Amino acid sequence: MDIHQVVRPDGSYDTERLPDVDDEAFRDLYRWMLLQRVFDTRATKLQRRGLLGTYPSGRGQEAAIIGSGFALSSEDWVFPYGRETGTLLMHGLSMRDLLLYWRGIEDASRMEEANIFGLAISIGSHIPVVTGKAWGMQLAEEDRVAFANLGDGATSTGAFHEGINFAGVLDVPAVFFCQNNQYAISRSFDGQTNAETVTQKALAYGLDGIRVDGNDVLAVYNAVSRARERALEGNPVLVEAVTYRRGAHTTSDDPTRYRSDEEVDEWAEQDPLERYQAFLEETGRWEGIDEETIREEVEAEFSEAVDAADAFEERGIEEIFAHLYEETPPELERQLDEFEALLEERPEMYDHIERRPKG
Ligand SMILES: Cc1ncc(C[n+]2csc(CCOP(=O)(O)OP(=O)(O)O)c2C)c(N)n1
Ligand SMILES: [Mg+2]
Repeated sequence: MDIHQVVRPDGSYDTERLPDVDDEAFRDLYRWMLLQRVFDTRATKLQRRGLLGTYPSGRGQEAAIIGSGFALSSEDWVFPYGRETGTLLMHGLSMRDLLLYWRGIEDASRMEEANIFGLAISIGSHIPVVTGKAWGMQLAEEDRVAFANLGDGATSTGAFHEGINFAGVLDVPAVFFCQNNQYAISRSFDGQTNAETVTQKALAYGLDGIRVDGNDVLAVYNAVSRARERALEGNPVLVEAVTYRRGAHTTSDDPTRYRSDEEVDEWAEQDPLERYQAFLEETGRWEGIDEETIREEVEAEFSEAVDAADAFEERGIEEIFAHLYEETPPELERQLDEFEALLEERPEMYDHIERRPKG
């Protein structure tokens, strides 16, 4: 099956396929990819020091994450699943709020302000919701799309099939962006589906399908821009970005138990940042980029975000019972009372519950 590519692994490129963007945008794409990489590295270290919960790195997937996020309008609704740090930050979420999220403190209102839905930790569960949201936006005649991020593993869930089927039936403005990073935790792509590609799953449901080199940021940008246009015309699209998860599944995983160093090394040669840098050099755009300064700026921004997250004032236990109902129902009131009484009786119970770490 055809795969869309603009920049080849050696940095040479197809002139006719270059996106029509200005030099600043070409440079911004690099900056965002580097930001994603630095953030992933820092967040992983923070987790190792016990200062962050489980974290899923996007290492190796920077082109897919940034190329797709860059093609969106700030009005679009983003439905994330976890690895797309750069997409969320460029869509308006602050680093502080994202770090708080990975500390287990989810402020849904902050996400909502940025047109970001809660992360689909239950994989694939967001796909029918994306279709529903897109349908609602279509009925309201809004000129924006619902954009779903998902992994290859998510395409083997029932919810995925129900969701994209209905998207096709209703002709909704939705883009389903699948990062095929070759693994669903320890299960390789071949081991979880007999389908040759993710893209071919679009065919069965009458959706447009685009298969793109997920390590080529310009190709991903083109693909998602095109998918957006098609979606706005009432043709939902499934995009498959073929890439590779270079790191562990999350900070709780040891990938050496299920894949070879050779395979990892092979994909390391397809590094999306190096490929894009070669393209920028080739086209005389690299001079406008000061890599060291970008790194320093992102490092500083990350450190400030950690400080801001540390300063977040912990909320009371009653917070667990809030936000679901306008008025707390009697049964929840009773549970809250019971819980508070228990804590009064045995305050040490709460001591061992991990508080927001300081440091
Ligand atoms: C419904 C559901 N089943 C199982 C899990 C456990 N789980 C977490 S991530 C994951 C694999 C996801 O793989 P994929 O969709 O390819 O995304 P990736 O992590 O590779 O980016 C699984 C099985 C889950 N979170 N939700
Ligand atoms: Mg995967």
